[in-house]
Amino acid sequence: MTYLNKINSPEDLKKLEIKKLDKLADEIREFLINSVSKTGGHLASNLGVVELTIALHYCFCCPRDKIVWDVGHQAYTHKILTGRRNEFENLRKLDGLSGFPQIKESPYDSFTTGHSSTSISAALGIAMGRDIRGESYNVVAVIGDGAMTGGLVYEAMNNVGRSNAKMLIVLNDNQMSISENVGAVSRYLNELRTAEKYIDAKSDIKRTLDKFPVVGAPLINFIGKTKEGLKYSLMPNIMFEQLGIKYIGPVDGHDIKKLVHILNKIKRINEPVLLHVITKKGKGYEPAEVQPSKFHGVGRFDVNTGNMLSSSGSTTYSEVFSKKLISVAKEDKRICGITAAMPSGTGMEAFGKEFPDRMFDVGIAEGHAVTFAAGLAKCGMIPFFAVYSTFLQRSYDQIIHDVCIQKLPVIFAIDRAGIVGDDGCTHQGIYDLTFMSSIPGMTVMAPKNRYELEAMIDFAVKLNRPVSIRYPRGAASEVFKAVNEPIEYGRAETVYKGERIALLSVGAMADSAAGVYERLLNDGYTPELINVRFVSPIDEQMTERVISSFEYVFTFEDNIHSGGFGCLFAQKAAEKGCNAKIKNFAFPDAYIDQGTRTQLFERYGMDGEGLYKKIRDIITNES
Ligand SMILES: Cc1ncc(C[n+]2csc(CCOP(=O)(O)OP(=O)(O)O)c2C)c(N)n1
Repeated sequence: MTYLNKINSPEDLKKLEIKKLDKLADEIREFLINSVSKTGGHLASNLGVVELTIALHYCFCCPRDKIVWDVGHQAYTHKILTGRRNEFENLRKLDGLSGFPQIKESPYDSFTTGHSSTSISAALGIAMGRDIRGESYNVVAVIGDGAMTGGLVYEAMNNVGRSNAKMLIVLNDNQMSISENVGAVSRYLNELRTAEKYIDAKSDIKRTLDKFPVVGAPLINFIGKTKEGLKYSLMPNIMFEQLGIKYIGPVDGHDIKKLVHILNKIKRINEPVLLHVITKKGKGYEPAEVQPSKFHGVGRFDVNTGNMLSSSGSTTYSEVFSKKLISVAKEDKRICGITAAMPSGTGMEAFGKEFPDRMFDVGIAEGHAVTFAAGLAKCGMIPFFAVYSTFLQRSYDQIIHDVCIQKLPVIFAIDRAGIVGDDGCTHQGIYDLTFMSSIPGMTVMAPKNRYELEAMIDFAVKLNRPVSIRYPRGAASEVFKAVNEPIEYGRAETVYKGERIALLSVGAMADSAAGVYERLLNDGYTPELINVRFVSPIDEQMTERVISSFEYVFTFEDNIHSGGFGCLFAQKAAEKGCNAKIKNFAFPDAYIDQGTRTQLFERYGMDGEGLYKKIRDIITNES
């Protein structure tokens, strides 16, 4: 590593001659491939922006200048160039380097990100704040074409065009979201891309900008004029221009010299500019170039073959959901599937292959997905919106306003509920029990194992009202396989009868609850174990029975404390009058950073052993 080893800050980078930067890019790629092959992480997106990131840090002066990375999964080169190269062996690990920009991690991370399509809003806010305070620095948003399918982007551009703020939006266009990018915006960007040949032939951007080393208005006018011919011959309207944002591009995002040249010119423009950069996802590593979706987010892999090393081989909840939905949809033509740009992660891809007319990938547009589902339901369909818990946060108003007020039968298949692990605080699915169960008319269910997930899907289809079913990331549990009482609306299931101690477990906490149960049995207790099944509506009969016939009631949920099942249960118990001692176990009301699910369950005492110890202390201290 001739150059990379010497670079510990953007200042070190700036000491390199421009002709050395290509070699540096090669070294960074090699580092990324080797490092991510050992830790897992987002590879393909990062390989695609190596040159772009080098060029940005070469031209701008961070942390004074602010770069806001959209989603943030592509910020590895940024982390490498800003002094964090040596921490990559702990990438996405417990107490290690976050896989996303985090303001608490480094002054070079100007905004914490993880969810898509926020960068233009955030960058505009920073730019406007800068201006109000009379300060002077550059603000850059780097956003992918996938993220451009998110509605927030258009709200932001509506504002940017009006503000006239000095800021740069770099549109990193690799024609991919996690899967193939979808929709009319993607098609539109494709049209802009095909104009590249025209630009190269008639008015190469580099040459034209070179000819006009002037600043301010003349340069802007010139850029406007240069594009005039292109604009009206090939592209009747360039959307960004019409919104009041200067459009420059498309340019080759792997040509560092060209990027540096253009960025240095753009720095002098005192109004909003969008630079359209074309990159290749997975660039420089053949397996990732050939299969960019597979290498979007990976576990450990063999660098030579590109084969994954760490697949557990177990059936996941997403797969159980996918298979079951397909079988239900074969019988019932009203069933539709919706995904917001996550067809492979949610299991909707297989559904789409089976029923192409009934599967909709709406792009990174969770809010729209919900209102769209409401429309489908209004005309007699039964839409399943399969979505990660964390991204469903985007749709809260739509769930209330468009689905629940109208009591429409939209089914929310909430995947990655609970602790997600490596992606950290922006992605934990530990809020949905709180926000879903507080919506009037929303039925909230959580299966204890894979068989119950299947039963809940059947049950939800028959209900004809808004329903959510939440299940965790990873292997579908087999726990309590033998016990699967038929599902009754709003009724919990008693897994084991007992006395004195009642253990009330929500959904995936069944695995920890089983651990607690076994340990208490060993200690000579005979606890009752109840599978809650319905967080909303809460089982009133079970609540009354439990608080009147047990000394201790312990609730378990992989959600935050506030507003979760434990809170709802304790409130009901207080209303009814209760002598039992109730203790709720949940994750803290906090933002939980990355680690494996197992590690985080252990850290917060939510595994069988941790819960048992806390329960044992309560029982033994009081008896
Ligand atoms: C609100 C939200 N929904 C879904 C995701 C999951 N997600 C992460 S990256 C990504 C694709 C982004 O595509 P693009 O912006 O083009 O970046 P690329 O990976 O191609 O570089 C998606 C859908 C997310 N981060 N945020």
